[in-house]
Amino acid sequence: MTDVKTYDCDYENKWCPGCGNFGILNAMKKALAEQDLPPEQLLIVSGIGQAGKTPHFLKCNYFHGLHGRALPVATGAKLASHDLNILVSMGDGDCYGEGGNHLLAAIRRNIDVTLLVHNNMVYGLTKGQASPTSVHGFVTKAQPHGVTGEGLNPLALAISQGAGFVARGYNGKMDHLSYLIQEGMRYRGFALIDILQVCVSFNRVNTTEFYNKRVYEMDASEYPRDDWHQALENTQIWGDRIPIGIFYQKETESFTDRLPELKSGPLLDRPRDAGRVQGVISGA
Ligand SMILES: Cc1ncc(C[n+]2csc(CCOP(=O)(O)OP(=O)(O)O)c2C)c(N)n1
Ligand code: SF4
Repeated sequence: MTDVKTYDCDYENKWCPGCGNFGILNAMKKALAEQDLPPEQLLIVSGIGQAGKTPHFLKCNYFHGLHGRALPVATGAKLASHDLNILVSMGDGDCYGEGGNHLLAAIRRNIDVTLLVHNNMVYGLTKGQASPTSVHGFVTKAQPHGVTGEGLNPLALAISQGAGFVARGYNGKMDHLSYLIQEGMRYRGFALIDILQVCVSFNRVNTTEFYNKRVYEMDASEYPRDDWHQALENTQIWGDRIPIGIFYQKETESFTDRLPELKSGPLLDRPRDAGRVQGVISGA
């Protein structure tokens, strides 16, 4: 196994002490080390927010793009270099709010990337407004009477729309999260891992104590992964008990596997004729 220190990076980190993102970052490093994946063979694409900063703190290739737009960038990178390992790090606001339509497109296309959503159920970077996953009644400075709508269920959304790998992790279960990340990366197709992430500064409801009391690991014999209806039903379990693990997994053909144009190798390795590109641009 590669030394986890291989992925260390000395960029200054200003996440709040106790932020759940630290657990996610450590789980990512562990997952990469256990797969012996050299930093140069990894691309992390992120959007804007505290979660979006994750690749700054990990040695890898990274692209830190616009709010909500990480998935289109990851799609482009996958098409250009389809043997590249791609992780996408986004917050719940970034992914399910601003980037919601891109999530639907990535599921439909079945782009072979692993999406990690750091779901703290709040907008962290902009200091605590409600996000799409904030629960009904959640009080913030911007929503002093509580959120009127219902929180989005990302797992149910992804399964209902045909995603082939859908899982939930928790920042407080680092080894389990590392296992989920590795399974997601091994999966050929779009993998969503929604991660329960504690925000010590702006979410005083879904705290470490809250999760530690409720979170349990699903046993595959009790929660079969290949039963679509059962998996969808399992996404409704939320309350005194909160399950984590792989909710649904099926074999699929990824977008890049389906394209005959990519059979002869990554686009990046093909000869490029700048003149032809110029011709397309100028309409000649
Ligand atoms: C187009 C656009 N709209 C709004 C913002 C302001 N903004 C920056 S981060 C953010 C929310 C981040 O919340 P989330 O994605 O949940 O990530 P977290 O900071 O909690 O990790 C917003 C609204 C922006 N940068 N760009
Ligand atoms: S505001 Fe919340 S999400 Fe952002 S660094 Fe602090 S604890 Fe983490």
